[in-house]
Amino acid sequence: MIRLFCGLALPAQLRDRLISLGGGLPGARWVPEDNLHLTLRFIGEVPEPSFDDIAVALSAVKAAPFDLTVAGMGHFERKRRPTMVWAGIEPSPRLLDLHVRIESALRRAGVEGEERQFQPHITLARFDASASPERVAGFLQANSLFRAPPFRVEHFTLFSSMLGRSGPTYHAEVEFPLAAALAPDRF
Ligand code: 3AM
Repeated sequence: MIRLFCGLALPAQLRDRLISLGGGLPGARWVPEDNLHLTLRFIGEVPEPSFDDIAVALSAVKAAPFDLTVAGMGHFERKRRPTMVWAGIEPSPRLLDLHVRIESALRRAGVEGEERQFQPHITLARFDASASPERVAGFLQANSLFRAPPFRVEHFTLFSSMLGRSGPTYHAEVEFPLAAALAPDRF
């Protein structure tokens, strides 16, 4: 079996800025710089032979490059305790459109549908039970005005994820370029 997800890799400058926000929160496991990404669609464990079907289906996704801006902070919680903090993404119809196209390509490849609504974010840290909700709220407030310069999305990536003791290791298996539609052939 192989654990897969589709995502956007982030430029080094943006990852540097996000990493510089880290630290100072008890009970937090900060995402290492190399692992920072935006998940477009978690696929999960699939049998190895399905890999090629998924890659072929994704290679048929057509979308043009677009700009994306990381701005703001948020968190997810469970039973009123924070589970993670994330950097937000400015509303982007193009990103939602890419997500929809990926979703239908995956369905065509036989991947089960995703129940959860797509909530674009970049996970910065995950918390264990010792995290203080007040400290997390303070972090979110202190960084609420975070905003990075826009970056150009020119491809999306099929990542594999190996779970290990010190957290997951992600590997970019295939990059799928986004390309502006070709001009119609005049001849
Ligand atoms: O982008 P983030 O880090 O928020 O939490 C996992 C990570 O999200 C998420 O997929 C991303 C790459 O591993 N993930 C893990 N298990 C999941 C599941 N069962 C999941 N997303 C949805 N369903």
